[in-house]
Amino acid sequence: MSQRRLGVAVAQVGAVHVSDSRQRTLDRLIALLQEAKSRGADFVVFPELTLATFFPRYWMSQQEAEERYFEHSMPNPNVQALFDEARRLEVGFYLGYAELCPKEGPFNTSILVNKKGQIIGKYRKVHLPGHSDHKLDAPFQHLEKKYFQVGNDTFKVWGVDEVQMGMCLCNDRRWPETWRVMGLQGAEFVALGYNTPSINIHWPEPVHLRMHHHLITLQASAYQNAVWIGAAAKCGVEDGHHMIGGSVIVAPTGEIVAQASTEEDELIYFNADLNLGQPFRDHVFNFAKHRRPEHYQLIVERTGVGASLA
Ligand code: CDT
Repeated sequence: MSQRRLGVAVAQVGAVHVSDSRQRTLDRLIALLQEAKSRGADFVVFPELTLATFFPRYWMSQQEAEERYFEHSMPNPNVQALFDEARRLEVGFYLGYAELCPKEGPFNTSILVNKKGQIIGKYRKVHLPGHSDHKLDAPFQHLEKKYFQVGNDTFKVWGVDEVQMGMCLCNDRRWPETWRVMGLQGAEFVALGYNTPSINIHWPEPVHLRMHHHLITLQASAYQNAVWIGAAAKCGVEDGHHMIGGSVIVAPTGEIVAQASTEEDELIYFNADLNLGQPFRDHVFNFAKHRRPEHYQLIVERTGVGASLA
């Protein structure tokens, strides 16, 4: 089997405060991109909603959110420098941002960009967590259900510089369906960006479980679908609000091969062997041979326990 490798870099991004200028944030992303190239990267994973603070924690009108935090096109003059530098360095990337699409709605979106700086794929977040009402007693809000619409497309896989790549966003990682849909399309690498508050506003969950659940979902999903995963956090303390770090690169064996050790801007790197997943695809997770979809019908027909069939 010929050697196929992907130099994977995950660019963890530390706190982006409300008052931070776009230029300052973009400069940080470009510095991470340049470090990635110097370490041998072919592809860099940036976080979810990379370009601003995690604004769903704040209550505001939809109009204000869209004016302050959404991108009206991509690329646009405010991010063009990142695209230009990626093209100059011949490095592809994944980037999460808030997308304003007047015809279809506002979305929590990510893109895959190839080494020529071309957008190859777009994904709009399907599993939106949080709520849409103003929770006056909560220490902060999680208003993804207010500011975004549910993505209007499925989890796809694209050929990006000859690697089969998929993507998802934050809460999507907790759902096995996300990964299996991409696994069934032959994904070799999945990019994921996230903003995970360390405090759960819905019930008093011990803080350490946030990291535990983040890592077990990625390790299990990589193994069960024989994919590489690059997962990038936006993390640290944004204007007093802490989000977990733990950016990782996970192999199709389920092993973590690189992990961030800070909650700041940090680049992690691994030279990934794309053939590593093949024995799993050929044997234990040979989907065509072993899957029994006739016994999985409830997964697509039913949303929850006791919910009526569609
Ligand atoms: N950004 C995002 O999806 N965060 C969620 C927080 C869940 S608690 C409302 C996550 O799954 O990490």
